Amino acid sequence: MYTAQALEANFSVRNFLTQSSHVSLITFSLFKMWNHLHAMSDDVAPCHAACHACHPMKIFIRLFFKTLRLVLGPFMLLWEVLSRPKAITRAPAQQREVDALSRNLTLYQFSTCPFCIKVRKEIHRLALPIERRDAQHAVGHRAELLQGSGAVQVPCLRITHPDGKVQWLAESGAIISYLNQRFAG
Ligand SMILES: N[C@@H](CCC(=O)N[C@@H](CS)C(=O)NCC(=O)O)C(=O)O
Repeated sequence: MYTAQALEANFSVRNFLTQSSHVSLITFSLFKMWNHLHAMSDDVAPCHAACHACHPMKIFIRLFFKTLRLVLGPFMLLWEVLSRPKAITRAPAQQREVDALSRNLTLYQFSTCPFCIKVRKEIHRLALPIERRDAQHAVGHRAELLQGSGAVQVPCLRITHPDGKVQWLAESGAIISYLNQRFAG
């Protein structure tokens, strides 16, 4: 009796383990496939399984912004030109100094990203000749951004300090505050 019960329990445990290992295997394979498709759709190297960028919500948000950019892109670019504030004027010597300081700054961006447009409008207002790098289509620039900042999130400002140290500043609000602190006065 006891042996029969033990055998039955042993059997159902083995059954359960086999079934769950099948389920895990299928789940894992589906997850890997999903990751692979996502990586292919983004034209980047396959993500690590634990990469936060693979979270379904993030993918949904990305797709939403991609569609929005495609449809509204041309209007957004027109609106950027029409609505940007007038550039401030500085004495020629001061502008030359600002021009030199701006050479240590690079903006990684997407042309029709609303957050990038916000930053570009402020850059225009502050009359800063900051180099812009397209991290959406230029594979090299995208890779630089990913390697330097740890994520493909734009806008991102690369700041090279006088001692040669490089800082990557993300978030449109933080970039605008930084630029104002340095150049608005
Ligand atoms: N809170 C951020 C939002 C930036 C953001 O969502 N940027 C999007 C583009 S509009 C992005 O980097 N997406 C990454 C991707 O599509 O790969 C900010 O204000 O800068």
